[in-house]
Amino acid sequence: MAVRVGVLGATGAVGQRLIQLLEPHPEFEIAALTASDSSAGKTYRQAAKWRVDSPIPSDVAEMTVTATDPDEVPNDVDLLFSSLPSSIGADVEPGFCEDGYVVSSNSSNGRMADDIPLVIPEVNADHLDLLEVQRDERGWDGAMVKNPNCSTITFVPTLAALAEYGLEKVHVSTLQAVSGAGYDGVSSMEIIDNAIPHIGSEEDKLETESRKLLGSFDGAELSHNEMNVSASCNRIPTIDGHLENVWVETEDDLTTEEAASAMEAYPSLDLRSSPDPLIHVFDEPDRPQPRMDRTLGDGMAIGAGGLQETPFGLQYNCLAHNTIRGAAGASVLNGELLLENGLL
Ligand code: 11C
Repeated sequence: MAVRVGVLGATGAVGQRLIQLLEPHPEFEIAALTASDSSAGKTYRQAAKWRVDSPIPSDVAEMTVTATDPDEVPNDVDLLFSSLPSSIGADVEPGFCEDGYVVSSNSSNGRMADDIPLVIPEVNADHLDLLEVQRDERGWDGAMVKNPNCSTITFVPTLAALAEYGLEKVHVSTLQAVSGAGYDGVSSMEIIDNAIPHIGSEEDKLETESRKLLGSFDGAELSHNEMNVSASCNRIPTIDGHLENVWVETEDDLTTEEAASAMEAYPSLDLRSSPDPLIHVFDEPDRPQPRMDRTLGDGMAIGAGGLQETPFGLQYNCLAHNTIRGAAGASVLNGELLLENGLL
């Protein structure tokens, strides 16, 4: 029988992607949708300005949206996917966990907390064991797992593939699509003919989240990876797909051939939303490109290319679909991992 799930923040950009990915899903059945108080009581069709690239699923269109409040969500819902803005998530997500719900959250609040697993299943599924620490420390009946920022998800799997060479220094420069800024970003035509070299706290997120993801958990404590990471983040006028330029200095020598083989061989998982292969390596010098490659693996795979050896280490580009692999799909995948691990 499918697990009953809810979507917190169901009308936003990532909320809509979540509904697209969950309807249908063989393991999850949508049973609750929440949004702001102004949407409460409306049908989903009335409340959402639907903008993703497939029609509103008919089962969802006539569901009634409720306020984002634990008292409004049925008790037999076991898993909540949260795409709430981070300030709202910080306020309300802990209340859901206290009330016994398991939350798979894309919201950036709490990602760096010591007892909250920040997980990309193919990279650090073992960090889910932190949930025992979380239960002891917070006394929640439910639980919270987070996925990282979309730009972090794009480059960290490629680093994980190279980790056996000893990661020392990483420089990453991003070219991020406007959908990362939510619907205001998509509808803002101000960015056409422009590139904006600063995106809020994005650089800090890439630097800190990557070290947490590639850190190790000894059963009691998580040690963050000690590699040095420097990020610069830029917004460009593409709709979907974050492209990133990466330079990696490793302890051991690393040729482009070895790097390409390690990325191609990097294992996927036997979860429904985990693509196989996880990383596609391109030989063409002008790939990956957002418009051509963001839908690799139904939007869940990562493209890499342009590998070359430089005085600053191995250089390459990588790309992922920011609202699928980088956000909604990442949360769904974490939900599948929780289910696989008997945590629902
Ligand atoms: C952007 N990556 O492109 C951001 C959006 O930490 O989940 C996602 C923010 C986050 O603007």
